[in-house]
Amino acid sequence: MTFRQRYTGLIERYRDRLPVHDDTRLISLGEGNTPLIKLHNIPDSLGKNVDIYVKYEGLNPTGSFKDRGMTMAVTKAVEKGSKAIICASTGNTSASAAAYAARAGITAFVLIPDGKIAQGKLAQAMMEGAVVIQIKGNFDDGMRLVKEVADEAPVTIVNSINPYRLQGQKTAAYEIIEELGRAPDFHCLPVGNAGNITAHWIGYSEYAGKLSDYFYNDTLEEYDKSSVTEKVPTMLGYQASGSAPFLRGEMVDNPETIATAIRIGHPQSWDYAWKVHEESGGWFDECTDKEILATQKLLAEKEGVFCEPASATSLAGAMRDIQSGKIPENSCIVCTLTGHGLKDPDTAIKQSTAPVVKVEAELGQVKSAILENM
Ligand code: AN7
Repeated sequence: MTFRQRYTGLIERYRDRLPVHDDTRLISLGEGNTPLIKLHNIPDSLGKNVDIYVKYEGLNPTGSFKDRGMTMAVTKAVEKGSKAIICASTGNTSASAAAYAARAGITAFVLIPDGKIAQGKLAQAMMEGAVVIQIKGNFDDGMRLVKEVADEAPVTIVNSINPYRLQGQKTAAYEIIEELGRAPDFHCLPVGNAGNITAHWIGYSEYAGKLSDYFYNDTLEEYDKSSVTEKVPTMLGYQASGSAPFLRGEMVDNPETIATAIRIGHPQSWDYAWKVHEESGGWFDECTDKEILATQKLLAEKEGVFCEPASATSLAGAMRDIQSGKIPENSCIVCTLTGHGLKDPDTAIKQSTAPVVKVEAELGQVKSAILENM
């Protein structure tokens, strides 16, 4: 028998298409290579003939898609001699930055909105040794402060305004094409800062040999430009209603949503996202908190896939557009599930209606608990 080569992360896997050199020290935790799961029960219940796949990015090393971008951003920061990184975060970026900084032996400073990040994410950043700075403000305030402080202190910003972040994140599109043997017809994503939808578009466009000048920058100089596929998907971005600047057509000053990961009113990749919208012929839409939570629960109950609330926004929007026919039958649809359900146990337990039966540690009572709930 032959052994498969050990998987050592997405930079190694796609080094021909990423801005690294042969002697670059790679800061990796084995990120990428996440499952693309075909849904069965949910499409059946919609009564429509569609293929829906979820790309389960919650299975990255720190439990979110951010690791794809962070491996690149921290690798490049270390290559350039940086001793500290900084980010503003609704939670996942801080968890990822903390982990990759620990791995690299440098310091991570993370600015988070006081009381508005999920417990799992806070636990990660703290355990991984980041300096956690809780601000009395929201993500957008944090982002403004990070930009200001980076002008005055020797820290590298690792939010998605760092172009290496998008470079790492584009690899999710490569994986999807390689697994399906084609690009999907529609790719659905939750949108906060709109970095991820931009990164996916860059990845799909590159693999089709169609990357437009608009997205071209000097991080993209030296890689393999051969095309792998013809087609690019239509890109669909879904936001939480209370934090939906792309639907309002302008920035939102006091964003609110239960999906704290996407509680963002001033998206950093605003122009890029509109260009993705235009080039791919896609659309933005919004989902209410109620729809988001119902979809998170449906996915867990019907398919056994547990994602965090923000992540369910992609599927919530897709299901609505499938039902209305906006996404036609016979389409191949990929929804990105950006983060793991365990990130936010509090929201999950609050909305769970599964029976928890308390009994004595005794056979008779356990047996009746089973028979009564069959
Ligand atoms: C689970 O961690 O912005 O549209 O600071 O954690 O690329 O911003 C998180 C964003 C979707 C939105 N799903 O992605 C942060 C942060 C989850 C997220 C998004 C985020 P972008």
